[in-house]
Amino acid sequence: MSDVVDLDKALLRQLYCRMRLIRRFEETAEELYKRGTVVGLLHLYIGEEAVATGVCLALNEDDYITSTHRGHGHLIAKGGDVKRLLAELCGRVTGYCRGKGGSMHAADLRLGILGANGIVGGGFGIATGAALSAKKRNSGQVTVCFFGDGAANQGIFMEVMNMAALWQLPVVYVCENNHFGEYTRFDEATVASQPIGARAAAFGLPTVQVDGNDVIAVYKAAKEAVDRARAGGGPGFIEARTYRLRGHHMGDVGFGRRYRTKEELADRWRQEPVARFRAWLLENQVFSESELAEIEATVEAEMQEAVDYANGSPVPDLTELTEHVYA
Ligand SMILES: Cc1ncc(C[n+]2csc(CCOP(=O)(O)OP(=O)(O)O)c2C)c(N)n1
Repeated sequence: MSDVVDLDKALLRQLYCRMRLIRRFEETAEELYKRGTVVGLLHLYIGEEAVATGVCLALNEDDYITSTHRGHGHLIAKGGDVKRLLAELCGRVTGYCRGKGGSMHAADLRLGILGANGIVGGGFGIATGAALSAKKRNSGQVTVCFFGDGAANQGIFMEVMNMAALWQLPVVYVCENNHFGEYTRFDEATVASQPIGARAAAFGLPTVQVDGNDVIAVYKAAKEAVDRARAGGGPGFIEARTYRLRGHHMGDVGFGRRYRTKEELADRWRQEPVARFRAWLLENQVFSESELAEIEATVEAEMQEAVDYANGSPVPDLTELTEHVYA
């Protein structure tokens, strides 16, 4: 990480706070899943917190994001409500989708969060359409499209980059390269001799590859791309190189011991983004140990409030079984 502190202290505090909240949310969801309180599929974002956080804090409140099946971090980083998200995971009526959508369908339109998505690559069209709408309305809003390295191999990725480049849309495509697509390693599914950004560069998009476990590097790369898009400079592409520290989902027992070694996982834990940023904040004397402890206590209190809220909320009444659902 950079040894220069050139960001505002309030922003650095917010970056740490959001990353820590995402980590604690995911750990809590994992725990509640094991107890049977969280229902449905659960894809954890542990290890990737710096990407959502760095990118979303470079956005305005009315900017848009599209998310993925691994989407809790995106929603929380954009300012979404952890109480309603946890309640949704627990199938409670106070959740984002009245407890009927689960982990992969939360959206918060007031905050420009256009929704998680169980369809890999499902955000590409939505994000590009939102950017087209913003451009037509001259609203000054920028859209960020989060997607995985696996999703980069979906054909629609090429279609939207062509459109975005042709119409100079205010959209930033953020590829979260966490090195796996389900149980397959990145280089077994994707030509790894070329950066994924080479595909975007072929359409003329400015591209950048960034250490996705370095929240400051992510923030700066995102800020540059977002500012350029907002100023009329067209779409951008960021590949954030990170690592998925948990299994593909909760059913992937042993955190992927069939497709990676214990040593690889241990080595990646040593580079994990939350502890790394914490150490950086201390080393650079941005915050003292007691100031960090105070931030962490605030996060714990917010998580506890979310757990109480979810536990204290009822499941939807049987009479609304067929309401608010499309199929
Ligand atoms: C269109 C489609 N194809 C396949 C799947 C099954 N599937 C779910 S997650 C996943 C892997 C996605 O990998 P990546 O985009 O890298 O995201 P990550 O899980 O690593 O965050 C696949 C193939 C799906 N949900 N949708």
